[in-house]
Amino acid sequence: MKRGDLVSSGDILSLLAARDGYVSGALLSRELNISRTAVWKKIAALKRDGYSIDASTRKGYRLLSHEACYGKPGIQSLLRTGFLGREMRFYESVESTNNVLKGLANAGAVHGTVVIANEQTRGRGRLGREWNSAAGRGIWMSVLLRPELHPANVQAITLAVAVAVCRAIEPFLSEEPGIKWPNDILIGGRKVCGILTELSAEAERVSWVIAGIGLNTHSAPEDFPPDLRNKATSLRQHIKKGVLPDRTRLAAEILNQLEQVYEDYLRNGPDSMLMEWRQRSATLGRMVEVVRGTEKVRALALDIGEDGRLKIQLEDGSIREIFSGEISLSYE
Ligand code: BTX
Repeated sequence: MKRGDLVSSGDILSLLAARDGYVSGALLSRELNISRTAVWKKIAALKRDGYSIDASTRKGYRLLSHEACYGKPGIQSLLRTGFLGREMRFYESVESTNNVLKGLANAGAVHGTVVIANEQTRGRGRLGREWNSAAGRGIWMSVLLRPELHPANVQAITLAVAVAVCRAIEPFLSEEPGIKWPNDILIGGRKVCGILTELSAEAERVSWVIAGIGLNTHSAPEDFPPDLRNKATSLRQHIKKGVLPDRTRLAAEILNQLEQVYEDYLRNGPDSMLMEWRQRSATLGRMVEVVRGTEKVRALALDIGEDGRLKIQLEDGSIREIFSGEISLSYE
Protein backbone atom coordinates (compact mmCIF):
# COMPACT_ATOMS: atom_id res chain seq x y z
CA MET A 1 0.00 0.00 0.00
CA LYS A 2 1.27 3.47 -0.87
CA ARG A 3 1.69 6.12 1.85
CA GLY A 4 -0.79 8.32 -0.14
CA ASP A 5 -3.53 5.75 0.46
CA LEU A 6 -3.11 6.15 4.21
CA VAL A 7 -3.58 9.90 4.19
CA SER A 8 -7.21 10.88 4.52
CA SER A 9 -8.97 13.80 2.88
CA GLY A 10 -9.52 15.09 6.43
CA ASP A 11 -5.74 15.48 6.86
CA ILE A 12 -5.49 17.68 3.77
CA LEU A 13 -8.60 19.64 4.73
CA SER A 14 -7.25 20.34 8.21
CA LEU A 15 -4.03 21.73 6.77
CA LEU A 16 -5.92 23.89 4.27
CA ALA A 17 -8.45 25.03 6.88
CA ALA A 18 -5.71 26.17 9.23
CA ARG A 19 -4.64 28.89 6.77
CA ASP A 20 -6.50 31.78 5.28
CA GLY A 21 -4.32 31.92 2.21
CA TYR A 22 -2.73 29.43 -0.17
CA VAL A 23 -0.82 26.38 0.97
CA SER A 24 1.82 25.15 -1.46
CA GLY A 25 1.75 21.63 -2.86
CA ALA A 26 5.33 21.25 -1.61
CA LEU A 27 4.30 22.01 1.96
CA LEU A 28 1.34 19.62 1.85
CA SER A 29 3.55 16.93 0.42
CA ARG A 30 6.16 17.48 3.13
CA GLU A 31 3.68 17.66 6.04
CA LEU A 32 1.82 14.53 4.96
CA ASN A 33 4.85 12.71 3.68
CA ILE A 34 3.27 11.90 0.31
CA SER A 35 4.26 12.82 -3.26
CA ARG A 36 3.11 16.03 -5.00
CA THR A 37 1.14 13.88 -7.43
CA ALA A 38 -0.62 12.17 -4.53
CA VAL A 39 -1.50 15.61 -3.11
CA TRP A 40 -2.88 16.67 -6.47
CA LYS A 41 -4.99 13.49 -6.72
CA LYS A 42 -6.40 13.97 -3.21
CA ILE A 43 -7.31 17.58 -3.97
CA ALA A 44 -9.02 16.51 -7.21
CA ALA A 45 -11.03 13.95 -5.23
CA LEU A 46 -12.03 16.56 -2.66
CA LYS A 47 -13.20 18.87 -5.43
CA ARG A 48 -15.27 16.05 -6.93
CA ASP A 49 -16.85 15.66 -3.48
CA GLY A 50 -17.97 19.27 -3.62
CA TYR A 51 -15.25 21.04 -1.64
CA SER A 52 -14.55 24.49 -2.92
CA ILE A 53 -10.77 24.61 -3.39
CA ASP A 54 -8.85 26.98 -5.63
CA ALA A 55 -5.72 25.58 -7.27
CA SER A 56 -3.06 27.94 -8.57
CA THR A 57 0.09 26.61 -10.21
CA ARG A 58 2.19 29.32 -8.59
CA LYS A 59 0.63 29.62 -5.14
CA GLY A 60 -0.77 26.20 -4.37
CA TYR A 61 -4.17 25.34 -2.91
CA ARG A 62 -6.68 27.40 -0.99
CA LEU A 63 -9.90 26.41 0.68
CA LEU A 64 -12.49 28.97 -0.43
CA SER A 65 -15.10 28.17 2.19
CA HIS A 66 -14.63 26.37 5.47
CA GLU A 67 -18.23 25.23 5.48
CA ALA A 68 -17.32 21.86 4.01
CA CYS A 69 -14.94 21.24 6.93
CA TYR A 70 -17.67 21.59 9.54
CA GLY A 71 -16.55 19.00 12.04
CA LYS A 72 -14.05 18.55 14.81
CA PRO A 73 -10.77 18.76 12.82
CA GLY A 74 -11.92 21.78 10.81
CA ILE A 75 -13.15 23.71 13.84
CA GLN A 76 -10.19 22.83 16.03
CA SER A 77 -7.74 23.89 13.34
CA LEU A 78 -9.11 27.45 13.67
CA LEU A 79 -9.05 27.65 17.47
CA ARG A 80 -6.77 30.10 19.26
CA THR A 81 -7.94 28.98 22.70
CA GLY A 82 -6.06 27.55 25.62
CA PHE A 83 -8.79 25.30 27.02
CA LEU A 84 -12.07 25.90 25.22
CA GLY A 85 -12.87 23.29 22.59
CA ARG A 86 -9.61 21.40 23.03
CA GLU A 87 -11.82 18.50 24.09
CA MET A 88 -14.59 18.29 21.51
CA ARG A 89 -17.24 15.89 20.25
CA PHE A 90 -18.99 16.40 16.96
CA TYR A 91 -22.14 14.48 16.02
CA GLU A 92 -24.19 14.33 12.87
CA SER A 93 -27.41 14.16 14.87
CA VAL A 94 -28.30 14.14 18.58
CA GLU A 95 -31.41 14.91 20.59
CA SER A 96 -29.80 17.87 22.35
CA THR A 97 -26.16 18.84 22.69
CA ASN A 98 -26.90 20.14 26.21
CA ASN A 99 -28.15 16.67 27.18
CA VAL A 100 -25.12 14.92 25.69
CA LEU A 101 -22.78 17.30 27.48
CA LYS A 102 -24.65 16.91 30.77
CA GLY A 103 -23.95 13.18 30.62
CA LEU A 104 -20.27 13.88 29.92
CA ALA A 105 -20.09 16.51 32.69
CA ASN A 106 -21.53 14.13 35.26
CA ALA A 107 -18.96 11.54 34.15
CA GLY A 108 -16.14 14.03 34.81
CA ALA A 109 -15.55 15.77 31.45
CA VAL A 110 -12.97 18.55 31.65
CA HIS A 111 -13.55 22.31 31.83
CA GLY A 112 -13.86 23.60 28.27
CA THR A 113 -15.35 20.46 26.70
CA VAL A 114 -17.54 21.28 23.71
CA VAL A 115 -20.28 19.25 22.00
CA ILE A 116 -21.51 20.24 18.55
CA ALA A 117 -24.11 18.62 16.30
CA ASN A 118 -25.15 19.19 12.71
CA GLU A 119 -28.74 18.50 13.76
CA GLN A 120 -30.73 18.28 16.98
CA THR A 121 -33.92 16.26 17.02
CA ARG A 122 -35.09 17.60 20.39
CA GLY A 123 -33.30 20.91 20.81
CA ARG A 124 -34.42 22.67 23.97
CA GLY A 125 -35.10 26.28 24.86
CA ARG A 126 -35.86 27.64 28.32
CA LEU A 127 -38.85 26.61 30.41
CA GLY A 128 -39.43 23.43 28.41
CA ARG A 129 -39.72 25.24 25.07
CA GLU A 130 -38.46 23.73 21.83
CA TRP A 131 -35.51 24.95 19.81
CA ASN A 132 -35.75 24.33 16.09
CA SER A 133 -32.38 22.84 15.06
CA ALA A 134 -32.57 21.52 11.49
CA ALA A 135 -29.60 19.77 9.86
CA GLY A 136 -27.14 22.12 8.18
CA ARG A 137 -29.06 25.24 9.16
CA GLY A 138 -27.19 26.46 12.19
CA ILE A 139 -24.63 25.95 14.92
CA TRP A 140 -25.99 23.81 17.74
CA MET A 141 -23.26 23.78 20.33
CA SER A 142 -22.80 23.33 24.09
CA VAL A 143 -19.86 24.41 26.19
CA LEU A 144 -18.90 23.00 29.59
CA LEU A 145 -17.39 25.34 32.17
CA ARG A 146 -16.40 24.62 35.72
CA PRO A 147 -16.04 28.14 37.09
CA GLU A 148 -15.21 29.14 40.64
CA LEU A 149 -18.47 31.00 40.89
CA HIS A 150 -21.21 31.25 43.43
CA PRO A 151 -24.34 29.66 41.92
CA ALA A 152 -26.14 33.01 42.25
CA ASN A 153 -23.75 34.54 39.72
CA VAL A 154 -24.05 31.94 37.01
CA GLN A 155 -26.30 34.15 34.88
CA ALA A 156 -23.13 36.14 34.18
CA ILE A 157 -22.04 33.23 31.96
CA THR A 158 -25.09 33.82 29.77
CA LEU A 159 -24.06 37.46 29.42
CA ALA A 160 -20.51 36.44 28.50
CA VAL A 161 -21.77 34.02 25.85
CA ALA A 162 -24.07 36.65 24.35
CA VAL A 163 -21.20 39.15 24.11
CA ALA A 164 -18.93 36.52 22.53
CA VAL A 165 -21.50 35.48 19.93
CA CYS A 166 -22.11 39.13 18.98
CA ARG A 167 -18.38 39.70 18.51
CA ALA A 168 -18.10 36.59 16.34
CA ILE A 169 -21.05 37.27 14.03
CA GLU A 170 -20.79 41.04 13.70
CA PRO A 171 -18.09 41.13 10.98
CA PHE A 172 -20.36 39.17 8.64
CA LEU A 173 -23.47 41.28 9.11
CA SER A 174 -25.01 44.19 7.27
CA GLU A 175 -26.62 45.44 10.50
CA GLU A 176 -25.69 45.25 14.16
CA PRO A 177 -26.98 42.43 16.32
CA GLY A 178 -28.59 43.33 19.66
CA ILE A 179 -28.88 41.34 22.89
CA LYS A 180 -32.37 40.89 24.27
CA TRP A 181 -32.21 40.13 27.97
CA PRO A 182 -31.68 37.51 29.20
CA ASN A 183 -30.57 35.17 26.48
CA ASP A 184 -31.45 36.07 22.91
CA ILE A 185 -29.57 37.77 20.14
CA LEU A 186 -31.69 39.63 17.65
CA ILE A 187 -31.10 41.03 14.19
CA GLY A 188 -33.71 43.41 12.88
CA GLY A 189 -35.94 42.52 15.85
CA ARG A 190 -35.89 38.78 15.10
CA LYS A 191 -34.19 36.06 17.03
CA VAL A 192 -31.00 34.73 15.41
CA CYS A 193 -29.51 33.06 18.50
CA GLY A 194 -30.72 31.65 21.81
CA ILE A 195 -28.62 30.67 24.81
CA LEU A 196 -29.63 28.04 27.34
CA THR A 197 -27.53 28.05 30.50
CA GLU A 198 -27.90 25.13 32.89
CA LEU A 199 -25.99 24.30 36.04
CA SER A 200 -25.31 21.75 38.67
CA ALA A 201 -24.36 23.17 42.02
CA GLU A 202 -24.07 22.60 45.71
CA ALA A 203 -25.01 25.35 48.17
CA GLU A 204 -21.94 27.51 47.67
CA ARG A 205 -20.16 25.99 44.73
CA VAL A 206 -20.85 25.38 41.07
CA SER A 207 -19.99 21.90 39.88
CA TRP A 208 -20.58 22.67 36.21
CA VAL A 209 -22.25 25.16 33.94
CA ILE A 210 -23.38 24.20 30.46
CA ALA A 211 -24.04 27.01 28.03
CA GLY A 212 -26.01 25.84 24.99
CA ILE A 213 -25.81 28.08 21.95
CA GLY A 214 -28.28 27.84 19.09
CA LEU A 215 -27.31 30.11 16.20
CA ASN A 216 -29.29 30.14 12.96
CA THR A 217 -26.77 30.54 10.17
CA HIS A 218 -28.11 29.20 6.88
CA SER A 219 -31.90 29.05 7.28
CA ALA A 220 -34.10 30.65 4.64
CA PRO A 221 -37.41 32.04 5.96
CA GLU A 222 -39.30 29.00 4.65
CA ASP A 223 -37.00 26.66 6.60
CA PHE A 224 -38.68 27.78 9.83
CA PRO A 225 -42.07 26.41 10.83
CA PRO A 226 -44.87 28.95 10.11
CA ASP A 227 -45.20 30.07 13.74
CA LEU A 228 -41.51 31.06 13.82
CA ARG A 229 -41.27 32.88 10.49
CA ASN A 230 -42.05 36.31 11.93
CA LYS A 231 -39.90 35.78 15.02
CA ALA A 232 -36.77 34.03 13.76
CA THR A 233 -34.02 34.94 11.36
CA SER A 234 -30.61 33.65 10.31
CA LEU A 235 -27.23 35.18 9.52
CA ARG A 236 -27.70 34.37 5.84
CA GLN A 237 -30.59 36.79 5.69
CA HIS A 238 -28.44 39.69 6.90
CA ILE A 239 -24.99 39.13 5.46
CA LYS A 240 -22.73 41.72 3.93
CA LYS A 241 -22.52 41.32 0.18
CA GLY A 242 -20.47 38.36 -0.90
CA VAL A 243 -19.64 37.06 2.58
CA LEU A 244 -21.34 33.76 3.23
CA PRO A 245 -21.74 32.39 6.74
CA ASP A 246 -19.34 29.57 7.31
CA ARG A 247 -20.14 27.40 10.31
CA THR A 248 -16.61 26.11 10.78
CA ARG A 249 -15.12 29.58 11.10
CA LEU A 250 -18.06 30.91 13.12
CA ALA A 251 -18.08 28.06 15.64
CA ALA A 252 -14.33 28.45 16.15
CA GLU A 253 -14.64 32.22 16.42
CA ILE A 254 -17.42 31.97 19.02
CA LEU A 255 -15.15 29.74 21.12
CA ASN A 256 -12.15 32.05 20.61
CA GLN A 257 -14.16 35.08 21.68
CA LEU A 258 -15.85 33.28 24.56
CA GLU A 259 -12.57 32.21 26.09
CA GLN A 260 -11.36 35.82 25.97
CA VAL A 261 -14.53 37.26 27.52
CA TYR A 262 -14.65 34.53 30.15
CA GLU A 263 -11.01 34.88 31.19
CA ASP A 264 -11.28 38.64 31.33
CA TYR A 265 -14.36 38.26 33.52
CA LEU A 266 -12.64 35.90 35.95
CA ARG A 267 -9.41 37.88 36.06
CA ASN A 268 -10.67 41.46 36.11
CA GLY A 269 -14.24 41.19 37.33
CA PRO A 270 -17.45 41.84 35.45
CA ASP A 271 -17.08 45.55 34.59
CA SER A 272 -15.79 45.43 31.03
CA MET A 273 -18.11 42.57 30.07
CA LEU A 274 -21.09 44.43 31.52
CA MET A 275 -20.07 47.59 29.72
CA GLU A 276 -19.98 45.76 26.39
CA TRP A 277 -23.25 43.97 27.17
CA ARG A 278 -24.93 47.34 27.88
CA GLN A 279 -23.64 48.77 24.60
CA ARG A 280 -24.98 45.78 22.69
CA SER A 281 -28.25 45.58 24.60
CA ALA A 282 -31.56 45.86 22.75
CA THR A 283 -33.41 45.91 26.08
CA LEU A 284 -32.01 48.70 28.26
CA GLY A 285 -33.83 52.00 28.09
CA ARG A 286 -36.97 50.42 26.62
CA MET A 287 -40.42 49.82 27.98
CA VAL A 288 -40.93 46.09 28.39
CA GLU A 289 -43.80 43.93 29.51
CA VAL A 290 -42.87 41.53 32.28
CA VAL A 291 -45.01 38.45 32.42
CA ARG A 292 -45.00 36.28 35.51
CA GLY A 293 -47.59 33.56 35.47
CA THR A 294 -50.84 35.41 34.80
CA GLU A 295 -49.53 38.74 36.07
CA LYS A 296 -48.39 41.30 33.49
CA VAL A 297 -46.70 44.57 34.29
CA ARG A 298 -45.22 47.36 32.20
CA ALA A 299 -41.77 48.51 33.20
CA LEU A 300 -38.76 50.47 32.03
CA ALA A 301 -35.59 48.35 31.68
CA LEU A 302 -32.98 50.31 33.59
CA ASP A 303 -29.78 48.32 33.92
CA ILE A 304 -28.12 44.93 34.20
CA GLY A 305 -26.53 43.72 37.44
CA GLU A 306 -23.28 41.80 37.70
CA ASP A 307 -25.26 38.70 38.67
CA GLY A 308 -27.18 39.03 35.39
CA ARG A 309 -30.37 40.37 36.95
CA LEU A 310 -32.34 43.03 35.12
CA LYS A 311 -33.23 46.15 37.04
CA ILE A 312 -36.63 47.51 36.06
CA GLN A 313 -38.76 50.44 37.11
CA LEU A 314 -42.49 49.82 37.39
CA GLU A 315 -45.08 52.45 36.50
CA ASP A 316 -45.59 53.30 40.18
CA GLY A 317 -41.91 54.28 40.31
CA SER A 318 -40.77 51.29 42.36
CA ILE A 319 -37.64 49.46 41.32
CA ARG A 320 -37.27 45.70 41.13
CA GLU A 321 -34.62 43.25 40.05
CA ILE A 322 -35.72 40.22 38.09
CA PHE A 323 -34.15 36.85 37.41
CA SER A 324 -34.32 35.27 34.03
CA GLY A 325 -36.02 32.13 35.27
CA GLU A 326 -39.10 33.80 36.58
CA ILE A 327 -40.31 35.93 33.72
CA SER A 328 -40.80 36.07 30.04
CA LEU A 329 -40.31 39.42 28.47
CA SER A 330 -42.01 41.00 25.54
CA TYR A 331 -41.43 44.39 24.00
CA GLU A 332 -44.15 46.85 23.33
P1 BTX B 1 -35.96 30.32 24.63
O1 BTX B 1 -36.85 29.54 25.51
O2 BTX B 1 -35.61 31.73 24.98
O3 BTX B 1 -36.52 30.35 23.16
C1 BTX B 1 -37.34 29.32 22.66
C2 BTX B 1 -38.37 29.96 21.75
O4 BTX B 1 -37.72 30.53 20.60
C3 BTX B 1 -39.35 28.94 21.18
O5 BTX B 1 -40.48 28.82 21.99
C4 BTX B 1 -39.69 29.54 19.80
O6 BTX B 1 -40.70 30.54 19.93
C5 BTX B 1 -38.42 30.25 19.41
N1 BTX B 1 -37.53 29.41 18.57
C6 BTX B 1 -37.44 28.05 18.51
N2 BTX B 1 -36.49 27.68 17.66
C7 BTX B 1 -35.95 28.81 17.15
C8 BTX B 1 -34.91 29.09 16.23
N3 BTX B 1 -34.19 28.12 15.65
N4 BTX B 1 -34.64 30.38 15.96
C9 BTX B 1 -35.32 31.40 16.55
N5 BTX B 1 -36.31 31.21 17.42
C10 BTX B 1 -36.61 29.92 17.74
C11 BTX B 1 -33.57 29.88 23.79
O7 BTX B 1 -34.64 29.47 24.52
C12 BTX B 1 -32.38 28.96 24.06
C13 BTX B 1 -32.12 28.04 22.91
C14 BTX B 1 -30.85 27.26 23.11
C15 BTX B 1 -30.63 26.25 22.02
C16 BTX B 1 -29.31 25.56 22.16
S1 BTX B 1 -28.85 24.67 20.74
C17 BTX B 1 -27.60 23.85 21.57
C18 BTX B 1 -28.14 23.54 22.95
N6 BTX B 1 -28.83 22.28 23.00
C19 BTX B 1 -30.14 22.43 23.29
O8 BTX B 1 -30.98 21.52 23.38
N7 BTX B 1 -30.40 23.74 23.45
C20 BTX B 1 -29.22 24.56 23.31
